[in-house]
Amino acid sequence: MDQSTMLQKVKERLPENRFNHVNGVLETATELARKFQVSEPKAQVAAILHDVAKFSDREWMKSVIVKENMDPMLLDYHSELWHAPVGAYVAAQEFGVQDEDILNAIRYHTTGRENMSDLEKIIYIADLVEPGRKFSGIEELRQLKDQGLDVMMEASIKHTIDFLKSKNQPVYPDSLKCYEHFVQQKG
Ligand code: DGI
Ligand code: FE
Ligand code: FE
Ligand code: FE
Repeated sequence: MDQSTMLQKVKERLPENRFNHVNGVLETATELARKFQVSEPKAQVAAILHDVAKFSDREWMKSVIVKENMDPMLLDYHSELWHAPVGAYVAAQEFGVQDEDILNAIRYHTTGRENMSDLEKIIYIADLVEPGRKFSGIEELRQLKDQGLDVMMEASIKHTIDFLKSKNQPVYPDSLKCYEHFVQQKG
């Protein structure tokens, strides 16, 4: 399926503000892919599809998680986390995406994980700092692109964890492992 067909199909599944967010992620992911020499078409497909399941039915998502043998621990956490792995499933099933790196970028865009690929990092970061996002500290986060992808990813996952902690929300273990991975690397 070509990119413009994908975008059109995604548009039909999402409310307008969410579709605008997808276009923002597309723009930022393309810039980051160029800057960090990652395949732009792959980053674009992952960006277009990353939130494809954001408005899917909760019970349906639950059934996919069970049927597809996804991590059952997902069901013990907030249902906001489900659209990422279920989105990867939809990308494969309905959009014919076969590239495992693209599917992982969609699958881990909400939580991050240990040992992320550059494409996974780009989608995680673009999701957080696309032009439509607003939160205090976002400009500083955007500026970090000149210090490299890992510096930006570490700051991004730290931002998410701090945000969740400030709301007394449980943090999914993959996010904590992701952060620890960066801290440990520095020894
Ligand atoms: O889908 P988006 O809104 O573009 O962004 P997202 O997929 O990164 O995050 C969706 C929501 O999930 C966001 O409100 C924060 C929340 N979230 C991310 N990581 C965790 C989490 N919620 C909990 N409880 N635990 C997490 O580890
Ligand atoms: Fe999302
Ligand atoms: Fe995110
Ligand atoms: Fe998103």
